Amino acid sequence: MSSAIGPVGGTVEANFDGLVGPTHNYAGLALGNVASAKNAEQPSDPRGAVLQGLAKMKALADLGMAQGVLPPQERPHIPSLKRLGFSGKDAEVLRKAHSEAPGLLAAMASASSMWTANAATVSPGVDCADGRVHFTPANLATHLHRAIEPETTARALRAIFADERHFVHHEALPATPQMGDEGAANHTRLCTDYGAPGLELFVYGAAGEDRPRPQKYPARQTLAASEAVARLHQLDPSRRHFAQQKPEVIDRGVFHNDVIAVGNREVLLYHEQAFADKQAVQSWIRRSLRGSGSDREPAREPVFLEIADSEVPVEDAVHSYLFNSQLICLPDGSMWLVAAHECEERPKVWSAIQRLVEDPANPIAGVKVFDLRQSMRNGGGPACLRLRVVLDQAQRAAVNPRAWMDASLYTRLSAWANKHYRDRLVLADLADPKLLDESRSALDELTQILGLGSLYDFQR
Ligand code: SUG
Repeated sequence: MSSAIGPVGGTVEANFDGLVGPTHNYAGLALGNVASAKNAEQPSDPRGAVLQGLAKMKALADLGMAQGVLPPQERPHIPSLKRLGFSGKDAEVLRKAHSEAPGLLAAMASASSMWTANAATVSPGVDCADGRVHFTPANLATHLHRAIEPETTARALRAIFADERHFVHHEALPATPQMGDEGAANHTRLCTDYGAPGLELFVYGAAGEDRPRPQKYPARQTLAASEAVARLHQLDPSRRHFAQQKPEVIDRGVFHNDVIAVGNREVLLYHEQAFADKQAVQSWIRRSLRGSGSDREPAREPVFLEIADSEVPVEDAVHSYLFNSQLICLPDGSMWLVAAHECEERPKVWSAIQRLVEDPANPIAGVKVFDLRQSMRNGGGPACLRLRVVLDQAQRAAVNPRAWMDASLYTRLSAWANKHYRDRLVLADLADPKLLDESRSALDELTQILGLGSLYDFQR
């Protein structure tokens, strides 16, 4: 069932996908992420990975979606290795790190910035008191390999969303366990239309020592961090809500809320085990999401699509990343699920998707399936690879124009990837100085293609 109502004021929800970096590898770095642990030390295919991501971006752009690109980061990260005491020329730094602390070298060589759902939390201007789009880069404090991302992420976001009349960039929160912040992976926005004021749902894993928390794996997002982001973004207190993720499911591999729930427009698709108190989430949304029925605020009712454990057990959700599908609205207002191939391979998951698509009581019109296996093997599905940014027409026009995906950028980036990326990488290769040179050449050319100026110079 599709909606006849067009977007309010030409406002769109753009997706900015992370380009996979040249050092994409499987190092088993992410505690609590079962795919990362399972595939540790397997050979990777960085070229295949970046091309898979580009194919998804191109397909969504071809469907009329506003699709942007965020750049990868320079890895191995020599400044961080030097900060940890490995001195000398770059080749020497790599050699020493490899022989003395290969785990540290792997952490400093991860291409994890590709999962841009963790790059930042973004609030649309219409939700923020000053009418501007607010960005807070995530500190990613829980894991060393990710905690080195925010500085470059902040620079990349400022380079792409530069116009201060439209965009506000906050600093990442202090990187302490109390303030662990993983960005948009634990943030969902519901609305009657992208251009209408929305409801922002922040999901956290822990809220202090005296409150229930996972026992086995880290709770990466804290309540204190979510509250700070909501304050920074000047959100109306009646239009944001903080909900705890069920601690038990974090211990079963649900390391972010976007592994067990996804929202879009008026729809919340979630597993019955997603929230510690799902009734509280539902009643807040029911109370607060109500369009006036005007052109600016279509009168859409919230749609709760709950998947029972008996239909899709948590383990199937984690292995298929069903809830890490993107839920998108095409320009005609129809809603689609963008799922990973792994969903087709799990019969229970695929049946649940068929049921959702066939049920006329919800707005999901169909499913589009993508091969993202290289990313999936590290626990990154379709929704992990993208950062959502709601933009009205003026804000959209203010975005660095070279970051938008279209046929010509796709052709250029595919050629760029084929020229610079290896098709096989194992952990020992991370110490190869030639890999660092290749990565630097690739990124230098990329800054030209995307018009990012001297994005990487500050760290060389
Ligand atoms: O932080 N994997 C990432 C996957 C992030 C997925 N993002 C969202 N769900 N939004 C992580 O766990 C694995 C790297 C390695 O093991 O080589 C890794 O960092």
